[in-house]
Amino acid sequence: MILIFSPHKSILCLMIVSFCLIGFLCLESARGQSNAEADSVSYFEGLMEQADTPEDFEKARSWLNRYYREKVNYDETLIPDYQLPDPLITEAGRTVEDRAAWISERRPEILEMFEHYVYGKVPEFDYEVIYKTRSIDPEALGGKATRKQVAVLFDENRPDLAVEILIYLPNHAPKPVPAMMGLNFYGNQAVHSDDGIRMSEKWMRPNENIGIRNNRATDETRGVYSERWQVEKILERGYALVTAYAGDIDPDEYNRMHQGVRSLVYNEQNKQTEPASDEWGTLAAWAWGLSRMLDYLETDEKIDHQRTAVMGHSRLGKAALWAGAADERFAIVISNNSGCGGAALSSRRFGETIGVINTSFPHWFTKNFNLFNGREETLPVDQHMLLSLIAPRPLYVASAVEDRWADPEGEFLSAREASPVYELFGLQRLPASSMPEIDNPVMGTIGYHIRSGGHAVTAYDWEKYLDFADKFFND
Ligand code: GTR
Repeated sequence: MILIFSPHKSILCLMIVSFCLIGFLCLESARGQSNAEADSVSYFEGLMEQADTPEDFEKARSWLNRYYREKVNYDETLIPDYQLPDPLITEAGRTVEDRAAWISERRPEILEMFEHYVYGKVPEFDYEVIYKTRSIDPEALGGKATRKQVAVLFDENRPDLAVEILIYLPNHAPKPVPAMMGLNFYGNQAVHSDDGIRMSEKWMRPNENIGIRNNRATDETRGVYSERWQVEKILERGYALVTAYAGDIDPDEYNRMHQGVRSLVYNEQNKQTEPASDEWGTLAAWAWGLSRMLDYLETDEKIDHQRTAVMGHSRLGKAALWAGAADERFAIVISNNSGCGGAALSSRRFGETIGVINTSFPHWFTKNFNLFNGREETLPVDQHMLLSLIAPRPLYVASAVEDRWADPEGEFLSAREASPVYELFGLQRLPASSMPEIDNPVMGTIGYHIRSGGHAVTAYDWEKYLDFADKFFND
């Protein structure tokens, strides 16, 4: 063999070897880094699940929250490939061909998966139902309305758990009226400036801007959210408005369960102090509370309770959707900017993700839902299947163009992908195959709009909700 020594070749060889070495080292360090990252994630996940002290829990929660927030994506081109589960194929792989199979087999199966993995089962428990009329004013709002305030108590010895319902009924209605029901964020007094509304005395999340001081509402909060509620418009259109403060049912903070209705189940006496992995979180507690408010409406002859629409904004939109899915007495379901864990598809991982939401609000969902932090592809359901549980009842989903955190496109696609279940009932699907123009609602038995502006509820939104409800409620 003759070896030909060439200085050029040896330099070339040396260069190739060095490049390979550098490449190898880079890859190894990236792998090392991602291994280290995966190790930290699983360490903090374990700590969050099993923390012995509130400090450890908070350390884990905030580390994971930062981690998932750094990964938040707003670029359509970076959405991972995903395949949505088909609402019309059972877990055993059978195609649902008719309504009977949907009702007896597939719907219960989907409902159970949402209970188990996402919102949580409400355990069996005994509770009392005590209604206390706080006040009735037949001449409210300058004589336009009757204002009723009624408390629901679940245990005589727990007056602290009273859910204070505010009802406005249009005066001079010739027959029982349909109702718009929804929970509010900061107490009934924030819904309208009417000073006959009782001031909430419950704990509230901090919000200096609207007049929450030391976690309590002050007079400044009266009417601050009147735009979100459009009381006069609702009454003029012949509907009653029924609302209560979500925090009356379950305070919106992870360590305050003992101040909400779930404490009727979890307490020292019952020897279970917190929910099992598949039991209700705060969203399911709010939904349960909405059902109890509907129980009350069944006793009010001025309201046609069979024509009750449940509506909610944002986190309360998530609760409204789950209430509508779990309780088929709600005749129409409306979700406003409900986003992640609401109407938006989780698989798209656009804006808020499961990892972010579970580490921002660890009390909202089941503990099981944490299994899907950063692992959306392993979740056996997606939110279009939640929407499909509303069928055959009318469903309206609304987004706002600047509310990218809630992923408007994901909310639209979810409503579109729930359509086959409506078609199974011979009902009109969402009449749009791609995102409609801004401020241009589409209304089949599923309706949708994307409004200009940001995360809010506006007069425009309410006009569309009332138009949509009129389509089905007017005889
Ligand atoms: C955000 C949360 C959203 C949405 C919103 C709201 O902080 O990330 O999921 O629920 O709050 O309720 O206004």
